[in-house]
Amino acid sequence: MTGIEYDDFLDLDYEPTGTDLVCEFSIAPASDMSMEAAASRVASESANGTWAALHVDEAELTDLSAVACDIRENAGPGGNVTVAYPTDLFEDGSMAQILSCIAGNIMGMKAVDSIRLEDCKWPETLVEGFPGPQFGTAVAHEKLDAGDRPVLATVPKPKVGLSTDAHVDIAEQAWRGGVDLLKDDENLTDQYFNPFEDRVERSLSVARELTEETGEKKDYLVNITAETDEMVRRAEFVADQGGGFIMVDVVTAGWSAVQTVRDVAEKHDLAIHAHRAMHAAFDRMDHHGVSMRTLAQVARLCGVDHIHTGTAGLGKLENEDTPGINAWLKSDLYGTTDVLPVASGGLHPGVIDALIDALGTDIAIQAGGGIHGHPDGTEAGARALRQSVEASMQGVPLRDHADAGNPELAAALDKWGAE
Ligand code: CAP
Ligand code: MG
Repeated sequence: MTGIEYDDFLDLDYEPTGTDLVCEFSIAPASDMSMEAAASRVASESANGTWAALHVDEAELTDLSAVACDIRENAGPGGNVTVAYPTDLFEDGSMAQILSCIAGNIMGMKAVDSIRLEDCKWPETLVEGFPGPQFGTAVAHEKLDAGDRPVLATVPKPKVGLSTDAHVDIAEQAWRGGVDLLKDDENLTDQYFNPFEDRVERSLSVARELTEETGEKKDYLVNITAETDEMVRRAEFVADQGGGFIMVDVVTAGWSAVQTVRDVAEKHDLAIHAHRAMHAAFDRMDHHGVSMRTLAQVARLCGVDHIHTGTAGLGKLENEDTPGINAWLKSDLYGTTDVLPVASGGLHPGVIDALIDALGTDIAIQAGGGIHGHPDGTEAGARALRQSVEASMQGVPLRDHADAGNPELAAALDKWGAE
């Protein structure tokens, strides 16, 4: 018989192997506990241990223990702890099962006052169990005609309440003004004032007309978020109507649902746009929860093609390290396709220069209010956004470009100013 006790999960001499999943946590231990004691409890509870010492026949036990292998104490209470997990602990290709370990019970343990999963280093054996994205940054030229510039998208506002007629009319103006993608808002799905099927059919029909008229591919990020079987049905409907993209509120719908949608997307050649509504419930507090960096990693493994990662602080919402997260989404991950990061939230033509400086051009820029709030309406707003991107790509100051025969940009800068 053997005992499994908390101390068994701490080994500061342990070097993670190439097949371990290595997680970085920031931890504030409970007031009566040392960092070592808290760290070993975290490793234990997230792997195969529990609060009581267990007595198990060794012959019946596969060793799946995690190891708290590094502790770096901060000046304040707590510090960072590295935990290495053997891959055999995890079911191949199940994000739900992985998260139930590394971001499960430990989030509520009394042994820690707070705990945040900051980052993961994913071993190839785990990554291989997931499909990863189909298109990633390649959507810019494989599905759209954005070339080297950022992909441009717009979400009609008000976010809910517009009739289908009004929604389609705004879409038409935005596409004509120069955006590539119409996008549904995160809380627009299938409501009586703008029913899903009618909206999709009519919007995609106008997208085809505008593709013809402008000579640039126009498409639509259709929010299919719903119960999983219904999402599958909606994805198939989008494909039947000739659409190339679907959007899922990935956090509220859940990762298993995203994994199901990823399979369906592949059958129909659909790219997946991940909206992250509710992410801030996990990542906003810097001492507790799950970082956006980790959520973005999870999203890439599950196979989304785009994900919102913030505006590097230039927009209306709080952001965690947008450049660092974007770099990870494009980094080499054993040949897995990259992900196109989406900057969104309070963007307007006056911040585009600064945004591109911070994040580069291999991004999608999504603006709602910053287009439809233009003094001369949606089409002018879309032109202004496109002109601001042109200026930034050419290295011309926004105001100079506005004065050089771009009145829509001039009106936007007069209204909102420039960074
Ligand atoms: C932006 C937006 C997006 C957020 C998402 C909104 O509208 O449509 O959902 O940007 O945030 O509903 O607020 P505006 P994030 O362009 O009018 O601000 O990208 O940080 O997840
Ligand atoms: Mg929105």
